[in-house]
This record gives sequence, C-alpha cells and structure tokens, in this order.
Amino acid sequence: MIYAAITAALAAGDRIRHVFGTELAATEHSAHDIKLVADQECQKLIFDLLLQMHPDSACIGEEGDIGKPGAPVEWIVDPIDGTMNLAHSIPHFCVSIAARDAATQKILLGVIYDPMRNELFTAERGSGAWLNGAPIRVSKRDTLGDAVVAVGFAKSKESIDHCMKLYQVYGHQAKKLRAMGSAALDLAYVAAGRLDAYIEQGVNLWDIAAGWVLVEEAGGVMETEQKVQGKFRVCAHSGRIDYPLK
Ligand code: LIP
Repeated sequence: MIYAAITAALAAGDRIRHVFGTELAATEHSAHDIKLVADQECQKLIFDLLLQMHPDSACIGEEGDIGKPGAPVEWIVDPIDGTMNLAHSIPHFCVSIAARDAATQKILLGVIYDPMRNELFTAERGSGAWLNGAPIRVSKRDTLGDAVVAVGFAKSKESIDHCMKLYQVYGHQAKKLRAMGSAALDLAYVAAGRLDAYIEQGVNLWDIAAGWVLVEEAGGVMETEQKVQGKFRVCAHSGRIDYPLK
C-alpha cells in the first residue's frame, strides 16, 4: 500500500512543482484561508492513482470524499498542505497521504512529500520512519530552553486567540518559535528531529494523519484531542520535554 501512496504523492508533487511561481486560480477566499484549483486537481490525480491501485478502498480528502463505502481501508489525503504558502510562492508545502484501517480507525501508514526540497517522509506502522530512505528519529534535546517549537495558526478566532497565548509562553520559554504554514511538514520535522514540538488547535484530520504515524514511528508522542466539527488540537513532541501549554 505504501507504494501506491508514494506514487501518488510524487505525481502530485511534480504537478505542484510545475505550477509553483505562476498565477494560481482560487476557488475560495476567506479571512484566513484560501483554496486553489490546484488543490482540487491534485486531489483528483491522487485519488485516481490510489483507486487504480486499490479499487476496494475509500478516499477522504480536504476537497471531498470518493471510493467504496464501507471499504476496509480509507486513504486520508491533503493534496496540498500549505496552500497559502503555494498561493504566495513561498516554497514550503507538501502532499500528505495516510491510510487508515476503517474498522480500528488506526492509521497504518503515512507519506509526506515536499516537492520543492525533494524530501519524501514515509512511515508504516511498526516499521520506523524514513526520510529519502534514511531512518529518522525525534530530537534528543531535553530542555525547553533549547527547543524550537512550531505553532500553527489555524483559521478561526478561537484558534488564533489560543495561538497568541502559545506565542506568549513559548516566545519567552523556548529557544525559538516557528510558524511555517504546513501542519504536515511541521509533523515531519518533529519526526526528523528538526523541530522539538508542533502545537496547533483547529486542524483537520487530513492535515495530521500522515504526520501522526511518522512522529510515533520516529519515537515521538502525538497528543491529540478531537474538538467540535471534527477539528483537532495537536501537540506533537519528542517525549523528552514537558510543554506547559498545548
Ligand atoms: C493548513 C495547515 C496549517 C494551518 C492552516 C491550514 P492547508 O492546511 O497545514 O497548519 O495552520 O490554517 O489549515 O489548508 O494548507 O491544507
């Protein structure tokens, strides 16, 4: 199954790399979000490839769901995580594809591909986490004062207000704060030990599903809470530092 996810992620990543830097048509603008035609095109490309290789599966995505109802395996896809960055020609976004066991709701595998750096993060449950074929592990830093913490700014007033509180705490107590605009890449960077933690409130399952298994297979901890309207509060970290506010 991971071969199908990698094939689809690389194909979508190639499509995104080709449009990077061009004028991209938007389908939706809101106060703190944007949706692009490219999101829909990449999701269709990904779904078509996944269902060609696994016709008995179902697909859940940011741009809608298709596939066999009641299928034993569900693909959870964010075709472009970091859409705002792509729309502003900021080269920090990725394709995120996960597979979930429909019966247990357990995430089985995750693939995150950054087409601008050609970095392919992969993980299958029980088989470790990898970056371009090399094993990755979470950070060994064990004090908050040495930690680099990513905080995601979601879209609702509630999540933005909460993020401001996170900024107050970690702006003073962590080594550095980062807000880079892609939950999936933040999670991949926690798994790779580049970040010590990623915290956000108000993200969707497709933003975090692939990174979830990556962080756990890299030896990290995923603290999650499902909130209203299917949104999640996430604190992903190495397990070596206590984070006073999540
Ligand atoms: C984005 C997330 C990011 C969050 C943004 C947005 P998208 O996903 O990756 O962490 O802060 O509000 O939800 O919309 O680019 O797929």
